[in-house]
Amino acid sequence: MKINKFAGFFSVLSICSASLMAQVVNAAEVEKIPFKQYVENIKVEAKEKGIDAAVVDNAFTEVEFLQRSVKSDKEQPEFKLTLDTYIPRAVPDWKIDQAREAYQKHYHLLHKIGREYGVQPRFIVALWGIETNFGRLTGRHYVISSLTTMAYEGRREALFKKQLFAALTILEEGHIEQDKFIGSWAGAMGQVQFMPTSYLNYAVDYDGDGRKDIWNSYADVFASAANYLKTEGWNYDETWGRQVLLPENFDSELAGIKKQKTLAQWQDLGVRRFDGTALPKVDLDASIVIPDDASGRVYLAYNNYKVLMHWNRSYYFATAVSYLSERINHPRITAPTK
Ligand SMILES: [Ca+2]
Repeated sequence: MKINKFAGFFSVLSICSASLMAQVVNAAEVEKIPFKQYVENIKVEAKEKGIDAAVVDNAFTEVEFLQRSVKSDKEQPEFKLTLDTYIPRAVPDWKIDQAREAYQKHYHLLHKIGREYGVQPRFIVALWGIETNFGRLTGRHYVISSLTTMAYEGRREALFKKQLFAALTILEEGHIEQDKFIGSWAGAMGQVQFMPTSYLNYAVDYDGDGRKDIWNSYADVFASAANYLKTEGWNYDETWGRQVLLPENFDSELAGIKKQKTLAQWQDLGVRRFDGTALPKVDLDASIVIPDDASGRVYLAYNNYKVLMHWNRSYYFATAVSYLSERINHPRITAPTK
């Protein structure tokens, strides 16, 4: 599972009002033990779980409470975002250009990994670009500090404690030095921004140096992303879906990522390609997703779009990755000549 690093943007969808949230936090703060004591309790618990005592003691030597994490987690959006305003921000033209350059630069590695895991390289590059601008924005916070802060802060303590113990396991296994163990304010790590539990489930040591290094090794970064998608059910022979037009009388109850029909059934219900022509005659199940409302962009989402939503449970995220993957491919990138 991933923590949405665009939480500020996407909390438009949150049902919790700011004032309600403030009350909950204040109530929790009344009985709170000091952070230092909380850290000591966590250390005891981690050792009881069997994590090496020296690793635990070292990991918490430099731990700090990060006000920044708490602030980012509570931030409310300043205005309501729609896909029409979000997509140009998440996928600006310069990012498309850089994605194409990155694809060309790593062409052979991407294709080798893509073949092996059954994931089209353009999707690996698109995820990489959306998550961290191709490895440029991976966060600046010590992972143990971020996760301890988020657990201490209390609103999702169980979830973040689980991530914290997973993070200690990563240190114990020696994949990264403690002083390079950095990530986002919420603890998302490396060039693909895996949370620690996702790391333990999906990260891969593709270059064979004994470390799953999603911070520095392109081979490990690309293979880890591909392994995630493959494990979650990616289909190499299909794309993500397409933008479509709905008929005026479309029943919005039929929409939603969990509701599927065949393309032929959607065709019968009046769904058309964005240019108004008939849907392709292929035997596929798909869902209609309406991220904003029926006057906004509407998509016919195939299985792979659903897999992207396992990575980050947000229509906006899945749509941004899909859109970038599409733009990467036009015009088609060919193998660099040596
Ligand atoms: Ca490696």
